[in-house]
Amino acid sequence: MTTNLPLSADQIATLNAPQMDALADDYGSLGRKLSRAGIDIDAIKDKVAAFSVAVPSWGTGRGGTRFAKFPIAGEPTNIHEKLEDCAVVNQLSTLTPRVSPHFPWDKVSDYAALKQEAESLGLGFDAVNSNTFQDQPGQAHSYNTGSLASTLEATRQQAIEHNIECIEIGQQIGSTDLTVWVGDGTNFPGQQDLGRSLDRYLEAAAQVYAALPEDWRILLEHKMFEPAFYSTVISDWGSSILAAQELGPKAKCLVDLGHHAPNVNIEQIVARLHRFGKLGGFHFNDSKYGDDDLDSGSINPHQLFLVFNELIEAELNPRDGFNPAYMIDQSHNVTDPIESMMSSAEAIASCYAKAVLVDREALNAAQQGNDTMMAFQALRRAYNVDVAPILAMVRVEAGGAIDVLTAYRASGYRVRKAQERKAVGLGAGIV
Ligand SMILES: [Mn+2]
Repeated sequence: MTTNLPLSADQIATLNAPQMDALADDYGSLGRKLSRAGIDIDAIKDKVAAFSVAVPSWGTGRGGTRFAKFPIAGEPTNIHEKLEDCAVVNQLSTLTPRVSPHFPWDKVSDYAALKQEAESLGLGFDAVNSNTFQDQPGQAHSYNTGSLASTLEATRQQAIEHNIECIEIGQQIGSTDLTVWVGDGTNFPGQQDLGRSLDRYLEAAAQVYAALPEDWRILLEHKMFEPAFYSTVISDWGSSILAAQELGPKAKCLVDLGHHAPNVNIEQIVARLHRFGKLGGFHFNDSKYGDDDLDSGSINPHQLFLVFNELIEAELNPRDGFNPAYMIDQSHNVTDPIESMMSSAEAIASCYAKAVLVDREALNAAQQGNDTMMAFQALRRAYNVDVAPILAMVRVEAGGAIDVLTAYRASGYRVRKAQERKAVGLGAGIV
């Protein structure tokens, strides 16, 4: 296989060289500290090295709000350029070896070639995402009445066929998951019958489910509001798990951190979904007010840690298997998307590492003995560990950068792309 990596391994190694001694020192020091608590730092490092999170193809472009989008020079304008940017994220951070594509945005004529192209960049494909929340040029039926839950049969049929087409594309590029999020819902009380709209969704989703190959899953992503502001058909984890249970064993729930009411206990939702074998995927981002799509861990890193604490519990106690599809799902409105995704991947892996560090024996004993303070301290001790040397060592051993952001800026990648790529036009709205 020919490799076509965007950054030179030599350059990354050269940038790492002056920091190697300090890293060895920090790693050794943390290793001694952890060993006093009976923890082998190399075992933690191996766990983190095996951890990965997918990046979405659309995350490589500057996002936007309902009001505006401010593009940057050198932004990607097609799937080939998006893959190249994802390869940069993975080369430096070594945590993001898979890309989650979105159709029809990432449509090409030859998917076997696209798969090869990704492989030459050190990438594979994760869950495919369908899009029935906006209209495309030349589309026969508008989604202005909804998609899988539309009252119009022809519109529902079109949405079903699009999802099946996504499965067919996914089979060609090596995916085994279809993520379905629909914008269906209402903006006025009385606009739709709340029961019948769910009936229509379930009937249509069952037809997509029937088209799933044996080893595939359909991941149902719920969202409380937006674009529908009064009611959403798959609004919460309750609707999601009921739909997944009705559809069958290949249907799982996908939790997006931003898709809940403020202050909802998301880690408990994770535990509940896992209890019933329905936790299929996770979209990472952060928020202050609602579905803000801010960078993972930028507002509430402790919540991210608590979510991972439940994910580790799930990993250690798999019921009906546990193989969640992890993806970064953010809108990079004011940063270089490559920098945001590298920074977020680091925040996510940090929380994963801290959750791995939790002394589960001490935690369980304190829980069983109703020693509230010591149960909390078991979590707090792990949360307080600075795991940065572990992550940096994982990256170095996999050919990545000790300091991902400095290495990225030193590479001059974006400046080069600004000269090579055609400019993105001014646009409104999220992409
Ligand atoms: Mn999402």
